[in-house]
Amino acid sequence: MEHKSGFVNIIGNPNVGKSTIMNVLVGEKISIITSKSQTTRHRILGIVNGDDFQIVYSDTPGVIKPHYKLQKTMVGYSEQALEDADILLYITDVYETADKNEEFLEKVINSKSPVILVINKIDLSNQEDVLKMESKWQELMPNAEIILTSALTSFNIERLLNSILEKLPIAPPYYPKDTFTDKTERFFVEEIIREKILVHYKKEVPYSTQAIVEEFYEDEKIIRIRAIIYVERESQKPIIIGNKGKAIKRIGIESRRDMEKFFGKQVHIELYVKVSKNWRDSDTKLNSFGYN
Ligand SMILES: Nc1nc2c(ncn2[C@@H]2O[C@H](COP(=O)(O)OP(=O)(O)O)[C@@H](O)[C@H]2O)c(=O)[nH]1
Ligand SMILES: [Mg+2]
Repeated sequence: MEHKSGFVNIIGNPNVGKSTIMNVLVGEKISIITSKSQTTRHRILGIVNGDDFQIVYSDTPGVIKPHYKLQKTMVGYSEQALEDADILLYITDVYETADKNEEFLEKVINSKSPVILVINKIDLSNQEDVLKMESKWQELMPNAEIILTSALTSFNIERLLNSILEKLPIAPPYYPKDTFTDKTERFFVEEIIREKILVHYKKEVPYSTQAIVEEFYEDEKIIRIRAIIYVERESQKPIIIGNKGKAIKRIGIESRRDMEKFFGKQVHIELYVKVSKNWRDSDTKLNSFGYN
C-alpha cells in the first residue's frame, strides 16, 4: 500500500478562519479562536493520521505589519510556511478583497507548491456574491483550486480534505502515527488561558499578555496547574486581576472548563499575575516565552 504524507500550510490574513479550519480538519481544538486579529501567535502543527496517509497541517498567525518584535516573529512564521509546504491552503473570506496584502499574495502565486484557495465564511454571504468573488480570485490565481467553505457549519470541509488527499505526495509519515500535534500539554494550557484573556479584556491588554505554566502536575485523577500571566507594565496588573479579583477568577474558571474538556480529566488551576517589562520587544524574553 502506498503511503501519502506531507505538510499542508495554512496561510492568509488574520481573522479569515485559518485556525477554525485547521481545528475542523483535525477534529481537535488545537488552535485557539477568537474574533480578534492576532489570536494565533505561533506556528502550530495539527496532524491527521489515516492508515495510508498522514497530513501535517500547520496553522500560522497570518500576515500583519509588524510593530514590535513579537509581531516580527509572527510574520516570520507565515513567511516560513510559504517555503516548506507540500500544499498551500490560502484562506480568504467573503469580506476580504484581493488587493489586501498584494506582496504576500504575489509570493503565494509564485510558489512551487500546489495552492488551494479557500473562500471561507460563505454562510455570511449569498450565492451571487460568492460566485462573483470566486471568478475574481480564479482570475488572480489561475493555477489554484478554489473551494468555498463554511468552517462554522463544516460545509465543504470533506471536499477540502479530499482535494488535499489528492495532492498529497507519496512519502512515509513524518511523525509517529499516534501524534496529533508538535506542541506540549503546557503549550495548550497557556493558549487556553490566552484565549480567555483575548475574549475578556479590551484594547492593548491581551496583546501585552503571555501565560506561562510554572507547574503542571498530573496524577491519576487530577491535573494541578500553576500559571503566571505576564503583562508588560505595572499598570496592567490591576486590570487583569479586576475588582476584588473577579476578572482573574473568571479567567481561571473558564480556562479550567476548557482544559478539562481538552485533557478529559479534572483540572485544578492557580493563576498569578507578574510584570515582565516590555517582553514583546526583548529577544531574550521572547525566547524564554517560546517564540523562536
Ligand atoms: N460565520 C463564520 N464565522 C467563521 C467561520 N470560520 C471562522 N469564523 C469566525 O471568524 C473568527 C476568526 O476565526 P479564526 O479561526 O481565529 O481566524 P484566523 O485568525 O484566520 O485563525 C472567529 O470569530 C471564528 O468563529 C465561518 O465559516 N463562518
Ligand atoms: Mg488563527
